[in-house]
Amino acid sequence: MNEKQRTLLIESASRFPPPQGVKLSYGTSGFRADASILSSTVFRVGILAALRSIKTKSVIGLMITASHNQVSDNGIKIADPTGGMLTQDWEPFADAIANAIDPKDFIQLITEFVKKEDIPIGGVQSAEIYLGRDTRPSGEVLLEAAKQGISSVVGAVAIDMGILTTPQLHWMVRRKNMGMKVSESSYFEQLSNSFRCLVDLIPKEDTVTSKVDEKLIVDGANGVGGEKLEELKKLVDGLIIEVRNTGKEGEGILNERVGADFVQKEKVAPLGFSSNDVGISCASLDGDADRLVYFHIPSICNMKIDLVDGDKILSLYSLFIMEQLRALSKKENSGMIADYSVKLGVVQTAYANGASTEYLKQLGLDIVFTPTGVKYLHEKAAEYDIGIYFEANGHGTILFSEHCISWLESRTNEVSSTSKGSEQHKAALRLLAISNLINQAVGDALSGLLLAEAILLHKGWSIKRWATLYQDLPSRQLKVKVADRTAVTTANAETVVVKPSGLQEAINSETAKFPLGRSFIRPSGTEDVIRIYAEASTQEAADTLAESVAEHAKCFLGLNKS
Ligand code: G16
Repeated sequence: MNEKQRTLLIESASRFPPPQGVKLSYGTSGFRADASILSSTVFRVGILAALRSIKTKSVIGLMITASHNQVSDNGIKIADPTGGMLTQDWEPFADAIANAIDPKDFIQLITEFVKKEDIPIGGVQSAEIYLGRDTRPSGEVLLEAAKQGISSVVGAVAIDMGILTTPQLHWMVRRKNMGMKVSESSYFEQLSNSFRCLVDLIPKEDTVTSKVDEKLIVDGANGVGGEKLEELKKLVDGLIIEVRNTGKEGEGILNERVGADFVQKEKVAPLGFSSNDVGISCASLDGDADRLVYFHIPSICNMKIDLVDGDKILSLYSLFIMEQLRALSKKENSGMIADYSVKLGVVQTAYANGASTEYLKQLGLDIVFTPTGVKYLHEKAAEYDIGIYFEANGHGTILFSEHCISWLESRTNEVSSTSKGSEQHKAALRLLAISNLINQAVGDALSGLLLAEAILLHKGWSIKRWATLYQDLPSRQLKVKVADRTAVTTANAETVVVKPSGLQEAINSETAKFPLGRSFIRPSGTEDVIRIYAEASTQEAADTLAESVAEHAKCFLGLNKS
């Protein structure tokens, strides 16, 4: 590193002193903490993004969001050149620079890292970083910190893309690096055009319009998603969407008793919904619109919901894709021959309801499990020609390999005039439309919602019909607040506790007491809590199991008052 670069880094870093006595970690999805202590972290991640851009000679994304966390929190995550999450190899460096208190150590860490990674800085290299933020009030100050971090690397330029959903920013980074023009309107156009394409391909005779829901009410979590959906829905024909909890003045607080995380964990309707909404199809986005769950309120007696979570969205997508692949492999007199067998797989985590896994197995699907965090699921799904991944919390998408896309394109381009309009041809067109609609970079509630709606229209299904695909096993999720979440470590895709020693045996003996019992604990990667999951054959049993496991966890972690 030359003197000019070193001086620039030292000067700018002095304006962002790190908080004392706090240890931050890149976590499940970037750095998250109370917004008041994050300026230095965001500044430093700005530097990291510039280094990543120089190293990869590509545009990198920086998203300022704390997603489902409370409004006083904020966070920052990086989108790599493909639009996916930051390569895990760089996470230790992110942790190290975020936590370096002494300015000399900070400069030393950067010097060693650029040498090890062979990143030429301080010279003629250029770097371009797209910045996005959600609607949190702290976003503006943190955006400035990120810009200053970026501009303290010679040749690096920050481009402010404004207030966006997290998946929009990831989509833009991916698209830009594919050599295409990037704008919010091109995102909306791609989604609405591919949705229209799927709707146009619905066989007219099969459309049982009387059974589909008349409208969809969407809870925007008082975050950025509601406002963006209002824009998107103007371009979408054939759907009636009413958006609530858009975050407009007086509508409520971000993620407070609203949004996908609240709805999925509490299994009650969000604020802004009432007994007037009984029986209507509803959906919830989270604070930065990368998660989606559906629900309906079955009865006016209470606001309990019938939840259609990420597992059921995954099941609906899987069913539809399998139907298209089956149609493609049929050798009609169409001139189209399915000359390669598409490797289809699904990826879940330990949170997947046992009933969903059983259902997917019965469909004959290849299922793999990873730890929580889309970065793990995404990586696994990318190993398939078509990889569908979803967390039960509604975070997921469908990945198509390049080879699969070219094969589908060749299937649609090479057909003889007689085969146009055949079931095979339409199936190939549908799969291509799905690959354009569903975000290939990261889970995206808006594109996921349009795909779910298109499939429901195609199948003539209401949400009630969808909900009956299988019956969820009763489950309960709890969290225990801790000062140090690293006190718990796990193995086997988070199904086994390694530390504290002896806790797993205690969980096993509790679980054995309940028919169909299953339980695990894991440290959150986004909050200072330990999460507890339990399922069993009855709700009462799932509740009791979760509570007793939580008690054991507190006891092993020394949190019980003596
Ligand atoms: C993030 C991750 C998800 C993860 C969730 C909860 O979601 O992207 O993959 O499931 O955090 O993580 P944890 O249980 O570790 O706190 P989001 O929507 O908050 O970005």
